[in-house]
Amino acid sequence: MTSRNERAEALRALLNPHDPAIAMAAHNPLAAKLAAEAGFAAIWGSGFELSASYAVPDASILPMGTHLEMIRSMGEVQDTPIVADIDTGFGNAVNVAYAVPRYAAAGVAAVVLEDKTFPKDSSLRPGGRQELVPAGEFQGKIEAARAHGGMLVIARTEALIAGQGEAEALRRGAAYAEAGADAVLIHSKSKSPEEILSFCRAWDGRVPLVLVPTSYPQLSFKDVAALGKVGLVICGNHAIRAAVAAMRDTFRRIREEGGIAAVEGRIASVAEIFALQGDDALRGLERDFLR
Ligand code: SPV
Ligand code: MG
Repeated sequence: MTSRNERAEALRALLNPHDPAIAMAAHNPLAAKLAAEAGFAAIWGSGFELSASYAVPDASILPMGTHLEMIRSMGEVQDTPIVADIDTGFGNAVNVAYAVPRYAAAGVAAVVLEDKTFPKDSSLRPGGRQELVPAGEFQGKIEAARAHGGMLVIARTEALIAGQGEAEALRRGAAYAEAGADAVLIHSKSKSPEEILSFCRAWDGRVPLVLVPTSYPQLSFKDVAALGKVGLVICGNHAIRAAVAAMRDTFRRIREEGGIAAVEGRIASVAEIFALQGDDALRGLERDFLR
């Protein structure tokens, strides 16, 4: 396993505005392992996915410890850098100062901190509560996160999500870079990429941008690279959505067909699951130590 500073620096090197890194969301260590196996450059430790996996809203319902445990256990089974979604930092700048060292100890490469009030609401929820803290207060939260060192701090502005417009989003992005953010995540729930494209073109490039294109999937990674401003693209919820679709389909088929034979060739084999569980390592331990 690489050290946490190495992971942060590895991720920093990947934030190339002309060839953005792609992160895949995960909600448990198995999903993180599959994302790493598929070749994604980073794992997105998503609050939305984790909340969904507990069947609760992504609205600061789950405690920090649940998210932290997910992140820690993801780092135990694979080596791809983890970008931890720490929402609002679980409170004010003091809460951030306590949270960040714990995420550092869990081995993350980066944290993403968003400028909404605590408790937060999901950015993508129609009619959701999207209130922002003042930019100055959020600068204090960035500084509290930076004070620990050892990881990248990505500042996320929700100005577009909150309907406050491009000028406010640019003002906040610049203020957050000024406070020491290594990158700025600009989020949009517009169904068209125009809002994000306009922001990206207006951004002065002082730090790389990060996008989560869930709402505007027509924007390809190649289109993003052509902008020359975005260092990281996050596939924000594709692991949990894929899992839900696959489980629903399998459960429906079994119910309809009155047996499990029909799904046998459509789902992962038991041998594949053993491999993902690290069966080789277990066999080695048995060989070396069991008397
Ligand atoms: C998440 O995946 O938890 C995110 C991205 O923060 S979004 O759900 O689009 O806000
Ligand atoms: Mg989130």
